[in-house]
Amino acid sequence: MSPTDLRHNYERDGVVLLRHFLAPADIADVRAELTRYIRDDLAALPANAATREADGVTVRNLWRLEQHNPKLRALAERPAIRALVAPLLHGEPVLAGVETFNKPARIGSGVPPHQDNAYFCQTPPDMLTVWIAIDPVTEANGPVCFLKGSHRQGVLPTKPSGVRGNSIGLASPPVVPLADQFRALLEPGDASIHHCNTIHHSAPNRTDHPRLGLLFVFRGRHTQTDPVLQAAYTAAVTLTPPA
Ligand SMILES: O=C(O)CCC(=O)C(=O)O
Repeated sequence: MSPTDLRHNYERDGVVLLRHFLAPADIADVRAELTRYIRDDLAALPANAATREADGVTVRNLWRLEQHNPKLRALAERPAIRALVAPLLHGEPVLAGVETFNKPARIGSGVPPHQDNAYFCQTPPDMLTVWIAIDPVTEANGPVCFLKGSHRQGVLPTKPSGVRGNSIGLASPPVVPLADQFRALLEPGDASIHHCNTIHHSAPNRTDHPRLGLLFVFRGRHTQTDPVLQAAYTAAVTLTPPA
């Protein structure tokens, strides 16, 4: 996709797919580093470095990897990635987060419909997520489903979700049939990029196949925290920390 098409499609739909975003060797390195990090580093880190699934053991999310893992921060900071997202952010990219949504086999939990800016609380909403598939993402193992064009509605009313790792959701989830939503079906190394106001969600993973995603979150340097959004997020995340 040309840079012009990328920007046009992103601004129209609030979500775009990029095939072969990372090379197979990068994906193998990411997988090995995440396995090592969970095994060797995580236990000594603050509680807000991860969210576990209902079994209390299996990792649902890793948070704040940009602070705790120099290798993954360096990957997110690659000049080619910064150059790709800069026009979508209308300014200089600032890396705001490196995280995972692991969606492990059989017990991976769902993500309720939400807009990321209910968590990020930025104005103007020049913030996005690059979601990179480490495992194949199929119809069955809980792909992220997006409502194209929903980013143009601004931040919609929210309510605490009670879901650990996704503490704030939409007050009234939109009634759009699944068939009319955009499911990001990805091969390892493919990525989606979504705007922080694009409504999205994902189903639990009941299959025998994990669905690991690595996320790079960027904002434009010019954005600022909106105190009203921040107050709603703080109330929700206090009920179900850490995210
Ligand atoms: O990976 C998922 O299932 C959800 C991802 C998500 O909510 C996000 O990228 O903001």
